[in-house]
Amino acid sequence: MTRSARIIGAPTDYGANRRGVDMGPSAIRYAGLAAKLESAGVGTIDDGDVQAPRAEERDPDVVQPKTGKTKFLKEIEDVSRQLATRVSDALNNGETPLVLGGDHSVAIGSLVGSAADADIGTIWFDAHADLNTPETSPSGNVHGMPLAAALGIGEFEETVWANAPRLSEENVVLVGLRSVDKSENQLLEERGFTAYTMSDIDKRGIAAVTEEALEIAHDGVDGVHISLDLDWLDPKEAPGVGTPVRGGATYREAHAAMELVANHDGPRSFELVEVNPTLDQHNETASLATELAASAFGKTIL
Ligand code: 4U7
Ligand code: MN
Ligand code: MN
Ligand code: MN
Repeated sequence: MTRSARIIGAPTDYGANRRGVDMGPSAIRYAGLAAKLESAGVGTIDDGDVQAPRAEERDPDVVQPKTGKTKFLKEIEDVSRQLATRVSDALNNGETPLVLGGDHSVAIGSLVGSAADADIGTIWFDAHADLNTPETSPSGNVHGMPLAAALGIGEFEETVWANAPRLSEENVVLVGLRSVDKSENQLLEERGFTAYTMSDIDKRGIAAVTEEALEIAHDGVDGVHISLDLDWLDPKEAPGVGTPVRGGATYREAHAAMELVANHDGPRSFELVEVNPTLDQHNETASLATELAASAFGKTIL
């Protein structure tokens, strides 16, 4: 089992629908992330944060030339490049990168870095599919696009900085879907990845679904990036998120899933995203995020 975790903060809200998620890394650290990992026997190194100027200092209309509606794409590119380097450096150092978002656009940098020197899969624990492209996006917010960007789908085919070179489509698995846009649904049907909705979890149980997801994500690759969007959980458990959707994973289901991740080789790289302290109650979403990370890195009750 694990090894040592390198904590890398990515304090951005460029990709989100509202402000405040840039405070996620501080909130998650303040909730005791390092101490919880240490108590699980995981060594931690805190790498600090990547540079991300406050959104007010930037022009939101730095547009994606083809469509003109993707917000902050230049800033997101800048963060992704920094993050990808930090993630791949950590891996080359024998450490497990633990990225703290920030909105989910940070996953682009995590995936690019994780897939720099190895074949990888990913499990996307999220209410949403995050498979929009600049053309299909109803919002222009890049947090709804990172998986499409990393896979080079649609207009992202030419966005070289965002393409995760060795991320295999057959090893992409989405878990917990309950809010999917029409064009995303079409992609889910056409493409090679596997998707489990909340209704699959209702019927089959979280353990069976997660075990199958892990088998598929790990099949034939060197490792798996785990992307945990806190809106995967029910808003009752995780109120501090920008795009809450009712009917999400429970506290116990989320822990069970992360424990199974730990038991199946553990993550190659891991990220906690979309924690928005301005919408939270007493930092409980950040605190839950730290607990789930500890479970994914091998913490058990006994
Ligand atoms: B998150 C949305 F239209 N699909 O693209 C979009 F519903 O990272 C939401 O999963 C995206 O929180 C949510 O804007 C992104 C919308
Ligand atoms: Mn989401
Ligand atoms: Mn396996
Ligand atoms: Mn997401």
